Amino acid sequence: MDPVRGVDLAFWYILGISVLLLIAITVVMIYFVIRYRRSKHPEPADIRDNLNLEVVWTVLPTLIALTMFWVGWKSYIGLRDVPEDALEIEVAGQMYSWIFLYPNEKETEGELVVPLGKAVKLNIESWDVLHSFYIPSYRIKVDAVPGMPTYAWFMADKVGEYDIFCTEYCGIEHAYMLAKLKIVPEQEYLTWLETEE
Ligand SMILES: [Cu+2]
Repeated sequence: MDPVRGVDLAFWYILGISVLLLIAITVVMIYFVIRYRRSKHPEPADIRDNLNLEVVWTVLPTLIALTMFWVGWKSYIGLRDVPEDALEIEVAGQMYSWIFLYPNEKETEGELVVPLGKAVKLNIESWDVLHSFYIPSYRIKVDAVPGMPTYAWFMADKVGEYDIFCTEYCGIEHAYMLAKLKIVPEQEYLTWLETEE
């Protein structure tokens, strides 16, 4: 599944269940507070075990939690499973910018340019301290830890400019550690790639 859709689905699924539970629990609570208030119901009933009830409130939440896990797991797999024909670009975080290194050794700072219609694999590392590479539009958020190379990928499926952030506090100028993702038509990308800057 497309990772953007996968992550969104997991988000809305968990949010939906949370909202339903909030409403259901609040309604029951208000009902009980009124129904069993002291003036109408002075003697509390002494209820011991209720096997049916206990089975229901054990099994049901377990099933709900497992479905949440399943939806989240599917979206996680989507984020980690890189298509084989992906274009690979090296990404390095450093105080305070993102550096991008292309297959032909071209290097840019603060600007990631990729061709439309391609899967892009980003090999991410840090040159100094903890950073975190974040492209909200493509639901990518990966920590860049010194000595622990990792990766992320996305499908460049729409021409445009997208925000890139560092989302791990990395020092005094962390807030300025921004970059742009530019998705351009393939021909424009190839021309750009061969241009010296
Ligand atoms: Cu940073």
